[in-house]
Amino acid sequence: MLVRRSLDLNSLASQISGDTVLEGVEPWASRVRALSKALSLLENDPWLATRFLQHPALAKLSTNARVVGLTGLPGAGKSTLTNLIVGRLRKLGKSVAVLAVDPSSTDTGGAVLGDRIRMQDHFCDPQVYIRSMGSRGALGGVSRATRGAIRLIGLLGYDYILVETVGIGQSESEIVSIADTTTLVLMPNSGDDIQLMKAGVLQMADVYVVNKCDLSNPQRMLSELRANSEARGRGNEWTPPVLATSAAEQQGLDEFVDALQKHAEYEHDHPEGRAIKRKRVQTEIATNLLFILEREVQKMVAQVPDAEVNAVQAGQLPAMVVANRLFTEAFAMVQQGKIEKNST
Ligand SMILES: Nc1nc2c(ncn2[C@@H]2O[C@H](COP(=O)(O)OP(=O)(O)OP(=O)(O)O)[C@@H](O)[C@H]2O)c(=O)[nH]1
Ligand SMILES: [Mg+2]
Repeated sequence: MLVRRSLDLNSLASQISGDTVLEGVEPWASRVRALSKALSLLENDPWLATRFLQHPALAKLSTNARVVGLTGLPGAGKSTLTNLIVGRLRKLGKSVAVLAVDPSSTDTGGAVLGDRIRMQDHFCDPQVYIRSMGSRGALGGVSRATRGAIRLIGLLGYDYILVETVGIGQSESEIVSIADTTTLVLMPNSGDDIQLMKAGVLQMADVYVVNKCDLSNPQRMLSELRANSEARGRGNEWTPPVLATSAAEQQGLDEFVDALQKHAEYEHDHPEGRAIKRKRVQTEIATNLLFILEREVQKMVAQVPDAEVNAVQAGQLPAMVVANRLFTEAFAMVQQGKIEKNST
């Protein structure tokens, strides 16, 4: 299905942020520019993002975009593969958004230059949207901004959202809780480097891809991954496929797209898959709740009397006692209805 919605993001963004809007631009370009603008708002100010996504005009809409995460070793070919997968999905008539997430980047403009070049095949396609996210708006982290971006892009009706996470670190384990399908992209000689990866994504990916198979023999890497995958699949309905690809020679791409579609079917049709999806949704609710709580906690801590802080500092009072008092008081206020409904 093609992008079907043209939300008035321009006026929404201006309503919420009070900013000026872009006028008189060609319709789809306007939508893309408005989306880019809205995503910058989300990235820079997570509280604004929360209000934005709760806005009645957006909250009542639904999305069924399929979110595919591509993570893995630096230089493994994630962007090149993403570009090719976009092409395949477009041939199937799907609209696609690509988010390149680079937590180490403070400047999203620069971060994407390379990715943009690798994805230039799709520059002029109105059914493809490419965007990068850096670590700006550190409050709540890049994963928070990414979740917001996914929601917003999904609301516009994109069928697929491909999320490339760059580098090794927290983002690669977070992607597992964000994406519907997480793909781990490795290379034939990645053996030693995988030891450095967090166990999380290595053990939790839904699809494994060994790319650059044109450069060296992938057999050893493939059989190690397959042994790992079969062990994980034992007794389960989904055994993560281990695929050999060459982005350079365009090999293995049909199998890749096929694996993504099969995994979507598994999550949609099979009770086990649905249970996994449900767990991810619960994690998302918890993540949002923690975000709200964090701000409340900061407000509460700022109000602790000096005398009490001094006593903790002097070792005369355990911090846990103060924390417990604050919690009990806050809980009582909630029960008495004295805490206002969260206005974010
Ligand atoms: N020979 C060969 N080269 C490839 C293949 N896939 C990607 N490359 C090249 O490898 C280099 C890195 O590819 P990228 O797609 O940028 O890799 P990446 O994983 O996105 O890299 P980062 O985002 O920097 O982590 C580029 O020069 C690509 O042209 C492949 O299958 N075979
Ligand atoms: Mg890349």
